[in-house]
Amino acid sequence: MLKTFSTQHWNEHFPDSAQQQAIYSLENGQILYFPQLTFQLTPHEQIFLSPDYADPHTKNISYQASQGRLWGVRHLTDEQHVQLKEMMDRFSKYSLQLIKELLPRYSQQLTMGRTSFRPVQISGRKTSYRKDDKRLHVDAFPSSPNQGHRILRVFCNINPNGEDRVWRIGEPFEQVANKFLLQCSKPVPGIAAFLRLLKITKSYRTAYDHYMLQIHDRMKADDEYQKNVSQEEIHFPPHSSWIVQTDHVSHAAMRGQHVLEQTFYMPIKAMKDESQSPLRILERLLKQPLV
Ligand SMILES: O=C(O)CCC(=O)C(=O)O
Ligand SMILES: [Fe+2]
Repeated sequence: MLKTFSTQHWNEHFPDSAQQQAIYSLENGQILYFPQLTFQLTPHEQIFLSPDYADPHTKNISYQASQGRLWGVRHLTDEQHVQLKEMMDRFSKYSLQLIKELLPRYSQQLTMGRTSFRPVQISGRKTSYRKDDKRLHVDAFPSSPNQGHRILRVFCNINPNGEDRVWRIGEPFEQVANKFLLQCSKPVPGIAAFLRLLKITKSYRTAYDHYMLQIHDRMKADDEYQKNVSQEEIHFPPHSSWIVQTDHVSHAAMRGQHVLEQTFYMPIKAMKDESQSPLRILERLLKQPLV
């Protein structure tokens, strides 16, 4: 489940064999794990390790590097706003460096998504089942269709109190898809254009996005499945980092506070073996093109 690397620096160089191993493991649905790769906060950044600065409605603090924009914050002075932005920008740059060194094959075709800081304790958090990431799921976003692109995420646990980030990992994607596709309804003709017109979705919701969303929702809604599907609990201790394709790996975040995360999007043609992508797996099972 975890492919471990002894990396200690975000700009560390990797031999060819490690790069091959990383691609192979990721495309097989494994998590790349870096127990000694940490993100240092400066003394004046320590103050941000508190839920007080996160907007209670969004819970995550978000940053978009391409726009230099920070949102989901409250109670920050102008100076702190700049400092927090700098902290997240640094994490975003470090994540990109790591991907460039370890996954050069992917890095040329990546699009940089959002950076997030998650200073709110997960356990005990009440939310609707659809938004509840304590339930096993594969990632799919209702308003941001990714049209078959892969979701690649870099996480770092920056908890100062020794608290692990605890995840559950479920069964491989093909098994998930086999189980839930049968329950999925077909996309209703015209709906995608309508959602786009009303700006409910940021781009066209393809049939792929439709099925991924349905799988996401149906997995989360199924209490029996959540309890009984074969699964493993994984602990990511403070000062460790990990890379995971969350559209492929069935995951649930159970406990923990203070994680940094960077999202990247990637076309499947960047993969070494695109037949392992969720898009191609769903197309095989449904016997039709989906984008
Ligand atoms: O915050 C976490 O640890 C992971 C939550 C999650 O499901 C995700 O980011 O896709
Ligand atoms: Fe997720």
